[in-house]
Amino acid sequence: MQEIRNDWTREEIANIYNSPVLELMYRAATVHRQYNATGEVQVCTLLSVKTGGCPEDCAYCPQAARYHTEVKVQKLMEVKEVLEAAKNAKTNGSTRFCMGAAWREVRDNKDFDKVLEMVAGVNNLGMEVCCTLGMLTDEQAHKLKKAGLYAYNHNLDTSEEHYDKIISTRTYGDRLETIENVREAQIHVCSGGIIGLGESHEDRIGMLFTLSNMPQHPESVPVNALVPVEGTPLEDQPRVSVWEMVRMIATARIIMPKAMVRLSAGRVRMSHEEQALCFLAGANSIFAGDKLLTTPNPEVNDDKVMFELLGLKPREAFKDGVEAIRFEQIPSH
Ligand code: SAM
Ligand code: DTB
Ligand code: SF4
Repeated sequence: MQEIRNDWTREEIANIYNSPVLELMYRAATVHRQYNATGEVQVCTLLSVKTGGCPEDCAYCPQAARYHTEVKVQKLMEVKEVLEAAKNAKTNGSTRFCMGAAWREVRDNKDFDKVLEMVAGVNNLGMEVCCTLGMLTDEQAHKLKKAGLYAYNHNLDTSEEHYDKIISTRTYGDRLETIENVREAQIHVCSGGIIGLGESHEDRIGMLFTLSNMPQHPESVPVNALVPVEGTPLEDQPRVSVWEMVRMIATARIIMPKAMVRLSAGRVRMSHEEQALCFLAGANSIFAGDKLLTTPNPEVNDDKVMFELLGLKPREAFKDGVEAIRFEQIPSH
């Protein structure tokens, strides 16, 4: 039985990551069976509630104001519209609804009050509600928790060493601080990264080292393949091979056995066979719906076909035993 450890060394992680791919997959699949219901995949839906115009310079991101991409700036959506989208996602089998905003950080203003209403509303639908809004203070994290937030996504994206080649407008330390604020407010942590940014294998191992040595592992770890977008500095990056995704997913599964490992961005360019390898390597969550935040994702029907073909079952909400907090009334601002 693989024990849960928070003291993995870089060398141990590198040995796992670099092992022959079939051995690596076998080991990851074994750990997956020890800790999780295999054959079950969580279906999550993303919605960009505030799009584009972001002041940050993340080299991969189509929403950064400084790059000339096709993304149109859209102010914060109305609460009603968001709740309609969440209901729709639930009808289509999603149990987690994640709202993304192209913000550097949360500000204490009317927009944040609206987001709190959205969180309470989605929670009341019986879905796991997640947000990704940029940096958060301790106090803002507590407000989100009180509104019913289940998880907060804040990716490390890459290793500490590679970080300033991708983003210069904030530091790795800033990222870690927000994650600590989220953890401290007892919100589930969702944190992972992107491969295909021009990083080395050591950088990937470095990112997994940081995640797996947190005092408590993130409850979910998204593994994104870069979606290169025209107009961003990384528009010409070559596509990552499925074996690189498999190595990342399998290593994450082995060193963080209980985490939901999410096969995130990049599925649109993967065949059902390639995605099946990722599920075998321990991925147990996907984003469904024909759009991620701004880029394309496989059609809902295509995913239904894949689930049937592979005999996969969508996972129920709140399976880890933490129930939704129910509110009598949605707080208004
Ligand atoms: N602004 C907030 C932030 O940066 O934390 C939240 C939204 S941001 C778009 C959420 C995450 O999406 C990023 O951390 C990054 O990992 C991922 N992402 C953005 N653009 C991507 C792309 N082109 N390909 C793959 N992942 C991407
Ligand atoms: C994550 O790790 N991947 C999702 C979610 N967390 C927020 C976002 C992927 C975004 C891909 C680019 C886009 O669609 O804009
Ligand atoms: Fe802004 Fe987030 Fe995109 Fe960076 S990843 S530019 S912070 S929306």
